[in-house]
This record gives sequence, C-alpha cells and structure tokens, in this order.
Amino acid sequence: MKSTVLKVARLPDMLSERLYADYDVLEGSESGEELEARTLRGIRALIANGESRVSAGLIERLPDLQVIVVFGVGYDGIDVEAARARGIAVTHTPDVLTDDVADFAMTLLLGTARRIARADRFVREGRWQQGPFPFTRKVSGKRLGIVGLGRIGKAIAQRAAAFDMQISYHGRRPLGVDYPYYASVTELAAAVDFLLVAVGGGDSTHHMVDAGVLDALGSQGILINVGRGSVVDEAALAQALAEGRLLGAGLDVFEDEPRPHARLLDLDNVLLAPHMASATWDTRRAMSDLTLANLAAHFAGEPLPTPVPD
Ligand code: A2R
Repeated sequence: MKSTVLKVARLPDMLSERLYADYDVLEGSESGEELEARTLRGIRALIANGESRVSAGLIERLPDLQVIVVFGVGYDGIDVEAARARGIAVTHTPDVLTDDVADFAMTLLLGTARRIARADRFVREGRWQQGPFPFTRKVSGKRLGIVGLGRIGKAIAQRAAAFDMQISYHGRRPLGVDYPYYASVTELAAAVDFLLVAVGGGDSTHHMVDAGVLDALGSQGILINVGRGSVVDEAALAQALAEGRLLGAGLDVFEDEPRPHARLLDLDNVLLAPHMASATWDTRRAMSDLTLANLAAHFAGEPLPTPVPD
C-alpha cells in the first residue's frame, strides 16, 4: 500500500510526477483548513518548498505526521520547534544548489554594477544612436562583504577571489578562515564596496540590513540579496535607492514574494529577479532527487540523507 503524503506547495513537474507515482498524494493549502480532520489522519509525510509556511497549527492537525520534507535549502517557514516537540523529522536540500546560487549571486553583482538590464533596454529602445551608455561601476579588485559565510557564502567567496576581490564577512561568530571577520553588519557595510546577503531567514536575521546598514554601505555601495527577503528592510532599501544614498541593488528574494515592494518597480538602479537562483534544470533535478531520497529513506526506516541541523 502506498503511503500518503500531503503536498502543500507548488513543485516542479519532474518532482510531482515521481511523487504521484510512488505515493498517494493529497494536495492541501498551507493552513489545511479545507481538509477534514478524518482526511488528515493517516498522513505520515508532508512535502513543502523553501517558501512554504508550515505552522504549529497545521502540524497539530496532522496526528500521524512523521516527516516534513522541504524542497529547498531554506526552511525558515517551517515551525521546526513544533515538529521537534512531536518527534517529527524535517529535511531540506542543502549543497546541491550551492553552485547555482553562488553563480547567480555573481550574476546579480556584475549585472547591477555594470547596469546590464538598463543597457539592454538602452539598445532595444534605439537610444544608442543618440550617444553612448553612461559609465558603470568596476567590480574586479573591489571589497566584498558577505553576510553569512556558510555553504553558499563560501562558494561566492571562491568566485569573488577569481575577480581579485578583497573578501570579508559577518556571521554569528568568526569561522577560522583567512577573511577578516566583522561582528557587526553595519561595520562590515562601512568597510566594503559591495554587501552580499547569503544568510537564511527567521527571527534572528529579520531586517538585519536596515536603513543604518544601507547608509554605512553608502552612495557608491551595492547590495545583493540571494538569502531571504526578510533579511532586508525593503521599504528602507527602496528609499535609499530612490534618494541616491545607495548606488544599486540586485535582488533575487523579497519580503512578500511574489510581490516586490511597489517602489522598487519604478527604480532603474535595482536589478530584480524572481527567486530563480537555484532554478536550473540540473539543480532542480538534483533537488528533486534529494527530496525523494529523504522521503524514501524515512519510509524505509533508514537514516535521512539531509535532515535540517539542530
Ligand atoms: O552564524 P553562523 O556561524 O552559524 O553562520 C551562518 C550564518 N547565520 C547568521 N549570521 C549572522 N546572524 C545570524 N543570525 C545568522 N544565522 C545564520 O548564515 C552561516 O554561515 C550562514 C548560513 O549558511 P548555511 O547554513 O551553510 O546555509 P547555505 O546553504 O549557505 O544557505 C543559506 C541560505 C538559505 O537558508 C536560504 O535561505 C538561502 O541561502 O538560499
């Protein structure tokens, strides 16, 4: 008999098809309100994505839940504490997306500094014939501050090193690496040309990049965010960009996806991407494989390949 899995998020077809083939899949909303209590009984696994909210309330309504598998590395939307209290395991998909996210961070940095989206519009709109495109900001050799030197942050540092950049970082504690450490994000921002956010979400990082940090980064500074939208105060960012207190920003993540702050949409000095850093065929396939491997291991009573850390 197939095990029942509750699916509360949109997943790529390549994953959904295999999920439907191997399990009895029940589709529900993040609140699960539309599902009757008797339907929720017997559900042993829940599948979500990196943007999903899985509340203590939903967990409570699933009396037989044993595992929550997340398609994504970020799991700040999952109430892990509520799951742990019930002995429910939580898994995610680290490592397999690190290269793509790091590649995309560099894409955003180069694209923002060199104003590539604006340059594309300039050519298409025939403005080249009236004169040359304005000069842009050099990237190679500049100072890069990384907020969150984890798997993705380190992969970004590796790439930035090839651009002869001077790297420094902020985290909760120094990591014993060669790059200078800053205990304060504001001090890091004041010491660099570009500030790159690669931390996850949650209460401890909420609005870590606020108006004060942006002012420390300064009018020639560039902010890149591939971590979580909640880390940056988006209204303060829009204001700093509009007032020229910051040179530019490149964002793949937003506070209220899929709705970037309305003011950002009218600004020319921000490069916007629809949370696509890990969205390549190769990586989404690897993330799908890892998600299914976690689910299969759970039902086989084997160790989970990638549980979330304690
Ligand atoms: O503080 P540490 O040493 O645990 O470093 C982690 C850092 N971090 C923080 N830094 C400052 N303040 C905090 N409250 C805080 N919480 C965590 O973020 C670590 O260096 C980094 C996270 O790295 P990993 O856990 O290796 O995650 P990974 O794979 O690099 O992905 C990062 C995030 C995901 O959570 C997604 O939201 C996004 O990138 O795609």
